[in-house]
Amino acid sequence: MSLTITPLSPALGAQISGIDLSHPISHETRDAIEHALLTHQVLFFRDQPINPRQQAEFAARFGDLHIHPIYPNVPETPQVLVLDTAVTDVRDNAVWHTDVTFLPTPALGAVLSAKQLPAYGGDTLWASGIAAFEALSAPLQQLLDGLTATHDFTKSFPLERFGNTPEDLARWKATRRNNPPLSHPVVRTHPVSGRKSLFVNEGFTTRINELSETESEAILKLLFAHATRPEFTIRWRWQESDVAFWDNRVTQHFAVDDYRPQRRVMHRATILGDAPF
Ligand SMILES: O=C(O)CCC(=O)C(=O)O
Ligand SMILES: [Fe+2]
Repeated sequence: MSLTITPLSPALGAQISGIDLSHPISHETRDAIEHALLTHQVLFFRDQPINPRQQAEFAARFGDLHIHPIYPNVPETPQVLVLDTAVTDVRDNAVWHTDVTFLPTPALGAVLSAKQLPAYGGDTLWASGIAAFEALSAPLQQLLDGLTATHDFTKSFPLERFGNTPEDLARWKATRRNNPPLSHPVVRTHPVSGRKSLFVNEGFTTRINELSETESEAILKLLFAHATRPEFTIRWRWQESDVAFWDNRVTQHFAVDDYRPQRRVMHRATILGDAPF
């Protein structure tokens, strides 16, 4: 099998063809995909009608899988969570975020499969934290490198929206207890490529710890805006059976919420990562 890798924008994104994700992949193919992921940060595959088990098997070639504390999952394959607008309030994904940075070891990456789409709308955007960091001036890079920031699960999962039934409330409280606010470096070094990436996101980052509150607020505002400038992003227009695979260590993403009341259903397998440094 020979992969074709077509870059889609200067900052990040490539389309991969010449592969069938419904079958186990060879070691060589796995390594080629990992290499492409390190280079392009988000990969897109068209026409991959995979079931949840095949999706989980593919994702598990890159690491152990995470079971999300809040989102519903596929009962037979709990490593695959379901983002279905008919079931779940998915508005929290319509903010720029890096997945699960409220964990001490946020996800390495995720594999997202499009199951049911609106006629149009429902695009997803990704932004490269590497491109964003590299575009900062040297003095600002120096200031940020070495700082830490607080990440808090409740910023994207507020009690008002996720505690509506007694079961939801109990789950939210348990998740809150198990995931107290924690700190990560503001500038993260990719554990494999060694490249530096901005690692704050509007979804979960609440505070730069070493700065005063007003300084933190102003700098975070600047960084959230800078990190998502159009030239650091790619926007994907989904077709059914598309699969996206992103490196969650150096990117953030935004699911555009512009299509409801049409239904949109996505399946996600999330790969566990390591502690940022
Ligand atoms: O629905 C999407 O396109 C992406 C949602 C999202 O943020 C995620 O799956 O992590
Ligand atoms: Fe996400």
